[in-house]
Amino acid sequence: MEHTSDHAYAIFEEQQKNRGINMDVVKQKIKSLKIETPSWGYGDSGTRFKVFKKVGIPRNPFEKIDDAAVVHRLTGACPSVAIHIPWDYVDNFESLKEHALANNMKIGAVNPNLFQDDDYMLGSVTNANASIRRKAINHLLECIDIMKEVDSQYLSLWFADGTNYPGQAHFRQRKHWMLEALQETYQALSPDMKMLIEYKFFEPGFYHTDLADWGMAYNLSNQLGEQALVLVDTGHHAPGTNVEHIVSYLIDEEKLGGFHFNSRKYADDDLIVGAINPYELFLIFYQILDAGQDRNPKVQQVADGISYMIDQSHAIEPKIPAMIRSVLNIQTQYAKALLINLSEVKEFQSKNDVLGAEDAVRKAFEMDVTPLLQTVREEQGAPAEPMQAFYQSGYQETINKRGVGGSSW
Ligand code: PSV
Ligand code: MN
Repeated sequence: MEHTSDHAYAIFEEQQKNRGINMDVVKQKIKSLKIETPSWGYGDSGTRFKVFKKVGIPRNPFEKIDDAAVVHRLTGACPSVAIHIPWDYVDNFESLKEHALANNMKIGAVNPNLFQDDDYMLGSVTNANASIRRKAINHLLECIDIMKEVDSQYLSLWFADGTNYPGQAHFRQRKHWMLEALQETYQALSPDMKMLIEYKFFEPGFYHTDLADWGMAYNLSNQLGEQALVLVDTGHHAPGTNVEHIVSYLIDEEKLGGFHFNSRKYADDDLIVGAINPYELFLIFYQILDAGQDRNPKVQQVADGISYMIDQSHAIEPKIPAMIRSVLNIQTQYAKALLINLSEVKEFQSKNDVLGAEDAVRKAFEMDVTPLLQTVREEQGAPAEPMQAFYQSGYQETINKRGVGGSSW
């Protein structure tokens, strides 16, 4: 007997073909969208008020990979997991890599941690104390060694460096220290490695942040060289910022390297991506897909080479379902963006038809892509409904035997 979703998909496919959308390309693109999940998204986390301890949290980096592997098995879209050092420090990184491979996974970006050591209270690579700056650079270099051991291609950098009060530190001096530290780090990269530079306008510094916005990250990446690219964390902008415009600008400058997806309403809320403002996520993908058809092959290559990562803090939600929900939300908005008829939009733009162009974009957002995604998942050998499959799998009950008191982050 025919599956109900087969029928729904057949109708959907016919409608899309009539709109001039090539559904083979759309399906292929959805199948090749890979999303990296963060090891710290599986650990206990919370707010500055309270970290809630949950049952079944991974007790070590190996178990974080086990949980990430379940997300990959159920979605077919998450073959790599990002690690944070020292949160995921192990004595033998070779065995962590092997554990990932045995689970059909890879270790993705390596994230140095320059914000939790007491020495870094007044800055890491921008600290006025030279021996603290040295310690911070040594940690960055250590992370490159770890990348070699685990076969990682991405060094993903975020600095908490900043100040709380006017006059507390010398902006320009710190700018120079930041560049010097990154130059030394950049020199240590192997030719196939990329350095991703993340920015954030505030927190933990509430007066200034040394790498506060995309312009600063962009400038640094230009000074460093081709292997340095900007990473856009969707939660790291002031309210009202047009993130999709930043994305488009950076791709055109051939300097966008990756994303940290999450969603925000007030600050850097680290909520499930697509939960608060799915239209923004859709519009980000619209810009990426449009750039993927640019006349300049280098721009196309940058758009196609973006590394998509989730960076969330699941303070109250169950970890694995939260990660599955995040992946499904990303796939949903990506699939919708693939339904934009880009030639139609451009035609309206060339005629200065404001409402025609707006409608050509928005109507794709309003379409129901459920039958499409279900069909794609089944074609990939994944369950049509990954969330339901997780609840039926019994995995949560199995890991509950880990008890309470797993890793934080
Ligand atoms: C900082 O807010 C950030 O977005 C950076 O990517 C960190 O590495 C991550 O969160 C985890 O705290
Ligand atoms: Mn981030």
